[in-house]
Amino acid sequence: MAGCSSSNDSSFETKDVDNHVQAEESESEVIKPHQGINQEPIPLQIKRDGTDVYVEMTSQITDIEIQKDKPYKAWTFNGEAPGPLVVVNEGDTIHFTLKNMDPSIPHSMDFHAVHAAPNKKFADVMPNEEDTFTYQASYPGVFMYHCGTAPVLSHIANGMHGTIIVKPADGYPTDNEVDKEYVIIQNEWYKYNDLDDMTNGEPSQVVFSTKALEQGQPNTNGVLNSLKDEPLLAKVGDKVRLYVNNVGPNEVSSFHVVGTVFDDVYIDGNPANHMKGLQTVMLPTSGGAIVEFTLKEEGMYPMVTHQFNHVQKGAVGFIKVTADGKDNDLEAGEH
Ligand SMILES: [Cu+2]
Repeated sequence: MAGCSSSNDSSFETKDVDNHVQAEESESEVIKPHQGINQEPIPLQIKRDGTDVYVEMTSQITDIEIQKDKPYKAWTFNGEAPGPLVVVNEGDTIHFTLKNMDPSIPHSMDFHAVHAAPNKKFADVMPNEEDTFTYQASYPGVFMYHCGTAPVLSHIANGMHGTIIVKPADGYPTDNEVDKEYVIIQNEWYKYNDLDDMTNGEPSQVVFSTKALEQGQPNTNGVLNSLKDEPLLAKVGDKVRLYVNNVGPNEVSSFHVVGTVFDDVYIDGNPANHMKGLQTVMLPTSGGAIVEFTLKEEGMYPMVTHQFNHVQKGAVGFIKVTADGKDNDLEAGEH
């Protein structure tokens, strides 16, 4: 049986997409005020006072190496693309401050997890200014956030997207069955800051990233091979929960884990949307889900979007399952 034990499963080999590598930046494609800028990532700030949560983020221009030696001068939240994971509780009031460090372009924040008049509360923050907006997270789930400044497609496709998890007040019915949990985000990249390619073209890369739910977990950008080179880890018999979010901007995701069946799925991460026994979960752009599955044998389990043209462009990651959940070598040739 081919490919069941190799840590470099060749059936999921991602080439360097040479025939369609367009993300390479050239100075002429970088707008003048961004040329030479590479702002250090600034950590997300979250402080809690009862059910009031104070979230402080930056919009900033930071180089992301989508693939080796191919930097992309991304428009980001906090220097990450996707941006940092935000986690709050159902019912929390979010006091959100955006500090716009971009010297030339306004940016904004649209949280899909809240009710708010967009023209007021998702409003543009001007270059080198900051503003604060308040709203409540009234629904639990896995939600997208993104910059909503026009043209929105440029802002999202250049890197201004991320995930906010709103934890349900009463939890999920399967909480006590879950052994391991991770976050997986899918996004795609286009020719650098090329609105025509973003509008009419095909993605150059489609990628998965993970964001740390707790200290010690990996936290990656949406770059090629990050979850192939360093697979997520689990132990034989573990029930794994993934918080999955497809931030697009344009493509849907047919999220699937090879070698298992989803025991429990919560569409958009809401405990009321509980489904059983699914093979593939359709995530519209912006859509989220929680998927839970059991890994019964040692091996490498690919996570893909089952739109395999996107796997060719990078959309694959691995969960490595070992007897003790540590990153041990898998036995060669083991079936
Ligand atoms: Cu923006």
